[in-house]
Amino acid sequence: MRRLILILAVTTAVTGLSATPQGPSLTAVPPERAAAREWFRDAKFGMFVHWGVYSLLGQGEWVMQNQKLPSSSYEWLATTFNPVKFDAASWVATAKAAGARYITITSRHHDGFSMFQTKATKYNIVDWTAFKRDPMKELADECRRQGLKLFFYYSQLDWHHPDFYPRGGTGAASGRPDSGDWNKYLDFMDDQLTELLTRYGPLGGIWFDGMWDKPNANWRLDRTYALIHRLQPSALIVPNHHKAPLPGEDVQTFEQDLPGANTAGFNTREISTLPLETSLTMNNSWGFNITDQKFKSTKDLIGVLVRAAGNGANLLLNVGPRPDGTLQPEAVTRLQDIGAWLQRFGVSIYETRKGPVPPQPWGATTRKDNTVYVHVLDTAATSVTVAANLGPIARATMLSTNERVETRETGAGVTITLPKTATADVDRIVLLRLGADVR
Ligand code: FHN
Repeated sequence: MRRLILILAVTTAVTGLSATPQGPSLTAVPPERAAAREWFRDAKFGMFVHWGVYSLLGQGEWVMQNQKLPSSSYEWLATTFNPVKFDAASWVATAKAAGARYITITSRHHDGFSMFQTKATKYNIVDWTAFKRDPMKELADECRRQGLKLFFYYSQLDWHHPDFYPRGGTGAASGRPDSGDWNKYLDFMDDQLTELLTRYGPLGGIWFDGMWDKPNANWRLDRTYALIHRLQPSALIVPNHHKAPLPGEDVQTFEQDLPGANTAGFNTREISTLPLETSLTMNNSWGFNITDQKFKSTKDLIGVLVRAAGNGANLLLNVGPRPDGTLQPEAVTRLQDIGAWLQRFGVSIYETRKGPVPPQPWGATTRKDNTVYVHVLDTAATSVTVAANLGPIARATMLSTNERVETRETGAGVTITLPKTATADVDRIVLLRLGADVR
């Protein structure tokens, strides 16, 4: 019996795949991955980039599917992709100045075009276009130089590859023959992932998307996940399959939703104990959309960042660069403004964990050690109640000015009266130092 327990414990530590009565254990992983997960929890803010051949048409990254473009037309379009103004250094500098700690970029989206040099197919930016450069390599080098982590978005769904067969719910109009070898397609993906994990230096991880297109297929996840973790033991696997996490996965990501809030209609409400992330479009499109001017305000974006942190989640905020390689000015302005805000108030976001109460209509709470940050996003609020037993409060001040704040314990928790002088632009942050030690 003791031997069995020992074997189970060792298996768990090595693979992270053991089963418990509640389902697969998602926390027992080797130390380098555990450390990477903690890094991720601390990071809080990342810049998502959707950029590829589709950017040329300015109708978002689903244009091939939405306009029923056959592969032959899209293949021609791809030959014209020549983003001569692409400058990895300035993209990374923009993300860094925004306060992002990582970048997640589409190395390959559902159109099946590889935005990196690969031996697995000629259908890639270096071999297929006049551009001939590998932007993923340039970005990887710049991220390393400027101290940001890089995650590669990698689409498991492919509207171009002949072996993506039987086909899933999308990609029917691309004009491929009704045949193909699914296992060959899975081998192709593993070959490409091997390239991404061996030629671009240490990665933050791989961000998967598209499994939802063929929910009942055998995706050979165990094999692919083991490959990734063998090639880079600290690379995190972030699957955007919209379900509760599966064994081997490291981050639970929610698309266009805070954890557990399924307004998008396809997210799970189940929240795991893994690090969490919310991905969000800055307007209503992921890939460059020339007619979509519905950019969210900086105030709203900071509000989501704060509410994400209040849920213990990171915000992965998307930009859809233009086909020439430049970022949209609307996106740059917002990133700069978020960066200026994080410069001042990042202490209440980075390295925090979710606070004593879940996000409320008035705002959210975050916590680091014995400090609780009460983020009041509701500009009309004059007082708020944190419905938790916080124990004695040694100090309560406005983070922006150090001004003392009045707190009162009631049966319902701690009621905070906001000083009239506090400006209510975006987020009035009250710092509560917990403990009896009044200073
Ligand atoms: O279909 C994609 C979509 O184009 C985009 O990449 C988003 C990003 O989270 N994910 C997919 C939809 O789930």
